[in-house]
Amino acid sequence: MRTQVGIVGAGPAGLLLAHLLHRAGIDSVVLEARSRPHIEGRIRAGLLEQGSVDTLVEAGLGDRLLREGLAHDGLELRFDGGSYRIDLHGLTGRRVTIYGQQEAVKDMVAARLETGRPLHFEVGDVTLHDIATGHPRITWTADGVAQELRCDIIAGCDGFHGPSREAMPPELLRVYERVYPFAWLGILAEAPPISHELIYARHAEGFALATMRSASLSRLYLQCAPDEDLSLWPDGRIWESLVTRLGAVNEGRVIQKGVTGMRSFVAEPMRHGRLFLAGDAAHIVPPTGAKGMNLAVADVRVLAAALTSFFRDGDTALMDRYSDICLKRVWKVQRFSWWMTSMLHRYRGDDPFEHRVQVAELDYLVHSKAAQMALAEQYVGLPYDI
Ligand code: RFL
Ligand code: PHB
Repeated sequence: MRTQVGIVGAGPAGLLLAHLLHRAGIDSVVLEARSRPHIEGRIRAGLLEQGSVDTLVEAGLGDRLLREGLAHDGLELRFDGGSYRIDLHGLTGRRVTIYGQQEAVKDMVAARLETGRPLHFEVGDVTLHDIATGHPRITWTADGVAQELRCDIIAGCDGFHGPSREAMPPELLRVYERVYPFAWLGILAEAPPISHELIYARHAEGFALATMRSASLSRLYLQCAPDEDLSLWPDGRIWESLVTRLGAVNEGRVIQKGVTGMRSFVAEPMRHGRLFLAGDAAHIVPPTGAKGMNLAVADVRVLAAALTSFFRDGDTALMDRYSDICLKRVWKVQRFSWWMTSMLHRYRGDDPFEHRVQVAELDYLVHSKAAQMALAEQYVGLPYDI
């Protein structure tokens, strides 16, 4: 088998890249380890920056997003018994949109299948070869049968645990990492959201976040231990903690429950030879800033432009700048996500200094237009370089 771009992973990064390349007349093959129902059912991120929405709409992937997405003009911060609104739209002229990642993935899978170009699910043993040469290859198995794909370029869009980053020479890869001493317990519940906007709460017991998927589906998160045992969290205890940290909530049937670890991670560079990493394969942010999926979209915009000028004009200039362009944004977003996380979570238990400093920071934020502007322009999404 031969193609121009071999794409490993059918998450938001791999699927969007395949779509943008197809529109530019570039052929690709997408290889995904999991089944279609699995990737379409995986509940993860939910908040899109305006730039991500615009990117999806311009790519022709926005029909359902524009119909069903929930546009938000502001967010709420709760701490020390008070509640404050940050007017994102008033401050920046931009807004964010709630649209479940799995819904975006469904739209992109449908668009890919419509093109008739290959998207292989449930592939095994994906291995990258010859990435430093002009003729890289990917081998894998389908139903136990060995397969080989020869390509010009490999896009490693296979998330944090995929094989692509591991295929880079270890002596050339620098890794930066911070693992947080807490995690998020997330639930999806059949209950109307308590507010039409997101509520981020700092509480002495720990952080909580109220978000949503629709007018009748709430998504709620609680700070918990990284090794939290879910069996110790029957629904009653979850609702009780949510009420303590957020105030009144609307209860409903819990239809999904899970614990997500929190880390900041960057691998540099994001390219070696003919292998380009995009999305979670290259970086992870803690979810407090809602940036994971948005960073994947930002990487792919640059990669699609770079590969288009390579295949159309033989021009490698943008490919050569790919890693630098992406990492500039990645580090700003890392800083923002780390800052939001630091301001809102309980780190050391009963450390009164930490408590006072966090409350002082939040109090400064809600009373300073300059500080609110700094939050707002990063939350709605920094402008793209490309
Ligand atoms: P993805 O979505 O992880 O997609 C990678 C794809 O690669 C496949 N894969 C392989 N395919 C072939 N061969 C192999 N050997 C493979 N190994 C892996 C995987 O099955 C998968 O389909 O990465 P991508 O495209 O870069 O997209 C990034 C986003 O998914 C991610 O940043 C966000 O979802 C992060 N994230 C969250 N972000 C938020 O902003 N808010 C959230 O609430 C939020 N919750 C989450 C999350 C990430 C989670 N993960 C990764 C554990 C909750 C979870 C559980
Ligand atoms: C979500 O809707 O799942 C969500 C929203 C904002 C965040 C994290 C998760 O910061």
